[in-house]
Amino acid sequence: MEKKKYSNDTIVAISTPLGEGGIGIVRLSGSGSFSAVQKVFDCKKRKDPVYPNPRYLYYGIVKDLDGEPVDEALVSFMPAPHTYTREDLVEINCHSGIITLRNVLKIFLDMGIRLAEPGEFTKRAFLKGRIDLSQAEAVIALIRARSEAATKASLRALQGALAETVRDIRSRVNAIRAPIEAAIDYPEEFTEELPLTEETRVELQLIEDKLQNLLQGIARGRAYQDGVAAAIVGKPNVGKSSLLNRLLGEQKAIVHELPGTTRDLLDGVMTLGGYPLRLIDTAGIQGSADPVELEGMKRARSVAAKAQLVLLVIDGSVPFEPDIVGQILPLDRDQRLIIILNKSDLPQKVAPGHIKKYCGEVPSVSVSALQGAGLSALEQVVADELDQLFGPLSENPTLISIRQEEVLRECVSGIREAENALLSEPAEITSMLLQQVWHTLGQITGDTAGDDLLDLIFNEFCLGK
Ligand SMILES: Nc1nc2c(ncn2[C@@H]2O[C@H](COP(=O)(O)OP(=O)(O)OP(=O)(O)O)[C@@H](O)[C@H]2O)c(=O)[nH]1
Ligand SMILES: [Mg+2]
Repeated sequence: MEKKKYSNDTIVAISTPLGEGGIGIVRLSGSGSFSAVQKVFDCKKRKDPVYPNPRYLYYGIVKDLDGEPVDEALVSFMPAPHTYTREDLVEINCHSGIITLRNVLKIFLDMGIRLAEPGEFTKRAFLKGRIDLSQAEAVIALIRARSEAATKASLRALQGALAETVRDIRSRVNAIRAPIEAAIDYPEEFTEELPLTEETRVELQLIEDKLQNLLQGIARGRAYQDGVAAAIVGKPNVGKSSLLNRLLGEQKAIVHELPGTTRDLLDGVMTLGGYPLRLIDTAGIQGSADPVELEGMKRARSVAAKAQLVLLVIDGSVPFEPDIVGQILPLDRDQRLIIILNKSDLPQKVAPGHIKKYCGEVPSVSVSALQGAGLSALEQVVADELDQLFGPLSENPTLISIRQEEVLRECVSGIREAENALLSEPAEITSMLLQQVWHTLGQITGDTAGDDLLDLIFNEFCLGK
């Protein structure tokens, strides 16, 4: 492992979100944490010969350095090495008021204890070898997960699924290199140009498959994690805002019989078909001389151009306009379009045949935003379209960050190059390429990650984690 800077001073941070709540936790890690807390924690059990008994919850009063009570708290002392950071760790369960938590934190800062950097507790867990880098990244992903699927995938990575596969691949790469290296070092022992060429090629193929398996399902996993932007667009008065309100289950947007009601973009998040969907209501698109409406339409078009999913709303109770799709948007290849025939509660002037005839294979669904009809059909269509857009999910997906994806892709091309080199280049080249793959792959587990990379990753963490 490359040398990494490691500071082992004692650190402190508020580890829960700042705000009113039942409990807020101030956490300390490092060899000075027990003594620091014992100095200011007034606990009846302090005379106990076993105090502080590891992992017991002690009730008492936290006092400031002048002896003034600051909060009533439950404190647990956890000695190294079986802790989150593998260092001595103390958690002070306070009342979660912003002022109270800050006051408790301040006591320790006044003692000269350093405020932890974002992610520093987890960074210590990594530097002390309790978790590897892929698990540390899974911690961030888990905290940020916004869907069940993303939570499960991050948890799998946190439990070491990605690390295990990567280690297996790395040791396979090494195993291939060994005989090649031997052939280079002792050429007289090998009569053929390269030892075990066919076996090596097969093994390289297997390694590539394993890398590809990890890459499979990435798009879907990321959509579950980051969410999908869905623009609701259409002509004025077709019921776009009504649909937004209906899907979100709240009266978020103003609905009015006058066309041109919505001017600004308005959004809300919901889960549909397993995907966290950010629905964006937009201004109706139609010729207008009003500069405010024109600006609204410009924004609508720009949101529609960027969204992964476009929900084009049509009023089913008025005659169909064959060129409706072209009027509203130029579609990108990576976008999905669904036509929503709204106002199904009124006599219909648009038949599904019209859409098929003029819009091709675009899926459509009839709903009534006013009465809430057709929503489960809509949900199904959305889920199907997004499944197609993002591709299949691998069987046991683990979450793969953009950084990890880049590493994996680099390794796939490295393996392919090695495969070519095996047949046409001197053995040294193949060996060097494999050495590179081994090294690059180590950036996922952190075995070959330098300080810059670590800083980049841990700086993304929130304070106190
Ligand atoms: N009968 C019926 N009326 C609806 C339905 N959905 C919306 N409306 C009515 O259509 C009118 C326009 O609805 P909005 O949701 O404001 O339409 P919009 O597309 O957001 O309109 P703009 O913001 O002006 O572009 C309102 O009077 C709604 O009550 C529906 O499913 N059935
Ligand atoms: Mg509207």
